Amino acid sequence: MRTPSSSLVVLVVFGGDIVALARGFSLLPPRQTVAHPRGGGRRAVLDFAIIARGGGGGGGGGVGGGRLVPTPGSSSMTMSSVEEGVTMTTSSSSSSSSSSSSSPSDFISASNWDLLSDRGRAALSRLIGHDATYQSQVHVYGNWPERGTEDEGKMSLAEQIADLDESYPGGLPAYLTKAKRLLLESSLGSNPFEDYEAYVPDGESLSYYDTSIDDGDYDAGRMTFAMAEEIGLRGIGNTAFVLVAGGLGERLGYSGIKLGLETNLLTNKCYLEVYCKYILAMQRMARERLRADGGSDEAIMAVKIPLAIMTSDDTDPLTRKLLRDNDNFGFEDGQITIVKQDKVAALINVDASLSMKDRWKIETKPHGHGDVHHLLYKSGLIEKWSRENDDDDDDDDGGKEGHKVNHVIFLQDTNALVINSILPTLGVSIAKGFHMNSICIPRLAGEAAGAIARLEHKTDPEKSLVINVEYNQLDPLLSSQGDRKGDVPDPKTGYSPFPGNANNIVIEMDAYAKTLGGEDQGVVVEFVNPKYKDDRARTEFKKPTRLECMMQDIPKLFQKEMGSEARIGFTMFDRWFTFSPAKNSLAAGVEDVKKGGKAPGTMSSAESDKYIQNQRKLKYAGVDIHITTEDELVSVAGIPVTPGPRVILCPGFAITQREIMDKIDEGNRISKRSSLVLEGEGLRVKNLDLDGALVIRTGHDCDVTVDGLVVRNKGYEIVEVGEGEDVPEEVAIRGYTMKKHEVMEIIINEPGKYHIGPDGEIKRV
Ligand code: UGB
Repeated sequence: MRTPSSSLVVLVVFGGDIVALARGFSLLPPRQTVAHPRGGGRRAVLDFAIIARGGGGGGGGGVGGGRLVPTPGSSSMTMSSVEEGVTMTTSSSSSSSSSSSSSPSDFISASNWDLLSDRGRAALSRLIGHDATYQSQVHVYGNWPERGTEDEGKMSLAEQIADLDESYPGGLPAYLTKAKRLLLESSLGSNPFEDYEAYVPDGESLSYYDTSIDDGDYDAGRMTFAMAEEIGLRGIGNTAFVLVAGGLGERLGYSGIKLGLETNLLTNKCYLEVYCKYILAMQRMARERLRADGGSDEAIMAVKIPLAIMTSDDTDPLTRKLLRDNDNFGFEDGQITIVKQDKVAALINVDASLSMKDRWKIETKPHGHGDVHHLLYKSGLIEKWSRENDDDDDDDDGGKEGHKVNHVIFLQDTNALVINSILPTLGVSIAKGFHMNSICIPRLAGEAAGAIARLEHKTDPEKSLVINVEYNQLDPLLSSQGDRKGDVPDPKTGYSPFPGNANNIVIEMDAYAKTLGGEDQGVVVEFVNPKYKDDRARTEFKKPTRLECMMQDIPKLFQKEMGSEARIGFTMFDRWFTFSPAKNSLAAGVEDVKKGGKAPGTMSSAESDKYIQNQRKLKYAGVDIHITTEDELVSVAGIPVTPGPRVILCPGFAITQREIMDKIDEGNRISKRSSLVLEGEGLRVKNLDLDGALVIRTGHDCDVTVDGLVVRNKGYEIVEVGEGEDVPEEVAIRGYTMKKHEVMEIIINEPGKYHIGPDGEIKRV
């Protein structure tokens, strides 16, 4: 009998049943019966832990009060908790070090062994050694048929095990050790926040409409939106962008890449194009500012805002294709870097047994957006971005000026509204010296958006921190403290008292580089979220699970590396201004609406919210335009959307409040049924009278004034997809198409100065 390495009481029983269980204790977790490859007969391997439920008694080594306590000599059996930090980078653990007594030759014949590559053999040996105690993975490496049968499968399985081993810090054994511990804790129903109490944190709140403070008076302690945007504008030339785009659109009901989806049916531009055009518009503005400040040509041209995109096997080929087919949407060669995250092994039970897709393939699943930090570190991008900031110029660039990165801005894939809040959030980060700043919105109680909370440690204030609590954890946490009401709205506001995490983050570069350079190398803490077949027994899963991690968990690493010096904050905006992601299928959105939900999160609600947001911006700029109210929304395919006007202000037209005010002059009127697209940095509009559809696109160095233009045409119309109609997936998830009956389209690309009068005639001036 092998000696178990964990701190729990573990019985390994040969050839029989468990004889007795102590009263008041529960049996955990998995049982597995395997045929021993040698020695004949059957061997029942039973791993279980005796855990005291509730107080009283304790029982057995290392058990007491419902909380696992490691016994001396055990290193890995601890409860997952928020201060835990990360252990992924170390491969040694009690379980993986118990490998001494199991040899691959016990399981795999010499002739099969000879089939495998060196790396395959090495990885498989490690797995078998690691599994010596628990034998949870024998279904992977045991009972292989003799050489000559299914040899291809054996070789490819060994290669896959080697890949999984290489892609995870510490290798597959480290992954399985950690999974086992977290799964056990989950099975026990442990609360990772049990040492904490959640409070509503302080943060900056900015309203687009706030003009209460004069510009430049930040010392007064409060910032206006315009001030924050202005400060952000000064810093935007020294940023890098990171787009996490490894997720599949399963929830959305879309099998392609989400970045390729059309954000709206007026311009038909996809998410990736919108983000790219935004970054290039920011780059242009930063360069112009530098020019105005007397910067040298070299310094101006050195401003090249880099974009890193994190893909996964699911999204990588199509993301690359999308970029290739569109000439990188205007980015220069080398300005975009793709880093690909690897998937991790899926697990079928509390014993972390690997899930097999078939006899020779381990099932894998995405590991979550938290991979992004380690990947940026591992890819060398962090070092590159930091190096350019050094003044001592040892960066092998021949003394040329490089792009400097003071802040890194993280974006998710399908929230086109976020581009509004990047500059003001950056402004807040700069003004307040935040190392990390999350874009937030008023959160609807129960909504599938994380909440930013101040977690106060009950005994050690040094461990308190401001951090995201994910939506599935918030209700249990709040139900266990204070008034115990859980994730419910504040009756005064109708929203959750906790700010909603839109999960777009601005991080200060030096603190980030320092943190990623720490022992965890940016590997954020992981968690498991298995769905149990029986919520009382909590042993079997409805479907395979895996370890996951989230990018918004980086504050734990900041805290570890910087202690109380880490400044973590958030900036709150109105929902209409910054948050309307496309995440849910049409059917799920319709269900949500039927239940009274206000944020269905579908492709159609995302598009509608974009139009409404631009209605508001134009109204603020003085345009005679109607803003759709909640009760004026019309139901299209079951989702309430605006009947119009539909307006798209492209990033290449105007981003900031000031820019919009400058470019939208007096006397403009837009009717409710109208559709309008404006694109072009040198475009100015006044006295426009629009009743129909109008598209104006002007190129770089085109100075165009529209004055007194009158447009009357049939315009555009939304056409709902009929019941049972066979339409492409991207149409089905929206539920409608846009019929473009008639439009006035004005396109000017030749540099010069132009005037467009009442009848639309273009005159050079
Ligand atoms: N993503 C990856 O790049 N890799 C992965 O392995 C997984 C995802 P989801 P979810 O916006 O309201 C987040 O699936 O579950 C990318 C926050 O955790 O859309 O809705 C993916 O491509 C939550 O706190 O995330 O939850 C996409 O770009 C809340 O803020 C991004 O990661 C919520 O978003 C998010 O992936 C929200």
